[in-house]
Amino acid sequence: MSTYKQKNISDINLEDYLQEYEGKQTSAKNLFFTGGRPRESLNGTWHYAVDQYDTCIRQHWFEERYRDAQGNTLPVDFSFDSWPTMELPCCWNTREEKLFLYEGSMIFTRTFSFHREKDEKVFLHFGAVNYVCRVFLNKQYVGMHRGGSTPFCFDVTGLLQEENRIIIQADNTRREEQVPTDNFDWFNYGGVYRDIDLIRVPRNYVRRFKLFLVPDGCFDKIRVEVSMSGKRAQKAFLEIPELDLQAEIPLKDGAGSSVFKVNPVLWSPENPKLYKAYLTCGKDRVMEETGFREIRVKDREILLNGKPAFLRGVCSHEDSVPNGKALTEEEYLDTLHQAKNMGCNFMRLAHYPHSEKMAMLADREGILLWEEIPVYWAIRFARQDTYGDAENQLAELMHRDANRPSVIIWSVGNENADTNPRLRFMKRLADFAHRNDKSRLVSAACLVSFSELAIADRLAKYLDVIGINEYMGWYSPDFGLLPRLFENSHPDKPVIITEFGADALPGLVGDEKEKGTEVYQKYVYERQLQILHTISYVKGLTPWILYDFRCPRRTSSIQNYYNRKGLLSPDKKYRKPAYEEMRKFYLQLQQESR
Ligand code: GCB
Repeated sequence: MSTYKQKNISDINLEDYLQEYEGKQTSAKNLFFTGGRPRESLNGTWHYAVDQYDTCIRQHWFEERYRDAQGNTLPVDFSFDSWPTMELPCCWNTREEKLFLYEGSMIFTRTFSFHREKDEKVFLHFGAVNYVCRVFLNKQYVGMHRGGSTPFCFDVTGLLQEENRIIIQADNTRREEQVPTDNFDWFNYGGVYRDIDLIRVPRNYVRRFKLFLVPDGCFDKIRVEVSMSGKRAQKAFLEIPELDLQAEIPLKDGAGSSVFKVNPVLWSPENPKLYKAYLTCGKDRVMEETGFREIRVKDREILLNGKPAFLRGVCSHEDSVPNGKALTEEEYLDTLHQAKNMGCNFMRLAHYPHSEKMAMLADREGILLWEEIPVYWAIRFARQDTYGDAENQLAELMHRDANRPSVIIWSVGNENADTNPRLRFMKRLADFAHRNDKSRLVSAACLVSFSELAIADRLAKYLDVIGINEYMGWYSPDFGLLPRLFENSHPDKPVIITEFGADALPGLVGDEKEKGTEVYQKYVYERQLQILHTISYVKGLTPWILYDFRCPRRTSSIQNYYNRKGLLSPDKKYRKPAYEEMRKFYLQLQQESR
């Protein structure tokens, strides 16, 4: 019954303290177009405290009640400005030894000055916080977000003052109903680990601005879709100077789309040509840097700009020894360069949305991307709230990377057993992706059916490309199964082998029969490539994985809390022999395709 405004400072008999915060959950619907907008960064020094028992939200610390009505001091359990400090964004695990394995709630706070202008709105924008985030500004509860890897924002126009206090609760507790669920094969880093910004916009602002090449095989038309926050504007104005394009887009009820005849130089890994596009509507003006390419499937071919393409890929997590999943721009670039050096034109960013910076760099570097949401393993497929969370993460990712030409595939999940609730859940996600984006393909990394020894996942019917994870030579020791798997399978669409691989401790040479050695890993790659090379409908490979990554499930002496299936060591400096094997294979493929 009580609302947070009426509560006492004591929380010891509160039964359901979370309930009152549930109403204000932000979602993809509140996202707006951020390209080209100036940002006022709140990155930097914040005070923090571990808050294992959620005392902050039980006791309403954000109300900052230090005295009662009579002026007597009250007993408080916090002292914001005396807490230790941390530089945000970051993963707390890599900042303090004692926080390395901490999972739970952490409170961050800082003060800042802000000067508001008339006739503007101000959004507080987060790149990502893992997993639940609750935000408080100037003694008010602003709202919350669920989902550990996608952007979200709040309209804070009415709450900002000249001097401000902001409090953030970042809670990375694993819970079974979340996406991912409580069991997964990577490290559960905690923190506000991507940028925090204030962004000013005019009252009527651009929410959506999407540009793409019309996928009709002609390569001479782009479609531009616009929607505004308000319904009043009757037209928007588009400029793409390099294409000599200046044109109006008529709007009805604040939204509209137009197709323009142009002849862009097509974006491709060989020539990642980008164009600057400007959109003006009323007082708002935004900018996007994008490229125009077409990706389509025809029978069992993937066509990039009309030509059959083989996706020479590799999987990657977002993981760094010093920084956890809060990689620096140099680290993202290094990852892309390591993949390019191996002969890749494609990367699978597993198993959750990686940073927007990675996609922007891939646009420039000419690497095609598979982007995925963490519908991973045994998600609670029968739960409506779990579906809502998954769809929202997909929508936030699709909003964020709508104009990244590098992104060619949305993946709706990884390795989920083929049950009825799962089929309903993931079909719905695939339909959502298809309905909301005509410029990309939809896929998922599926399991092999061992009972049929075939590619038999029922979800495949709803995908454009089938991803298959197979670990012949590792989890399934018998390589003989691999050719039989392909003989037994008759897919009517292209297949990407989205995972194969083997552990190898960097520097552990060993022999061919010994799992965990470099020699065995190389042997697995040789055998796999010999077979995969001959399968006509396999149109791409993304071996697991570019570099070793932290994982608490991996406790053997070889692993030492790392998944060792990397082709590079965790610091990405050492190349295992299998990296060279993959490189040789891709360079040969590249030559053959010339
Ligand atoms: C898989 C999963 C991946 C794991 C990998 C492994 O099939 O998709 O997340 O890390 O196997 O190493 O077992």
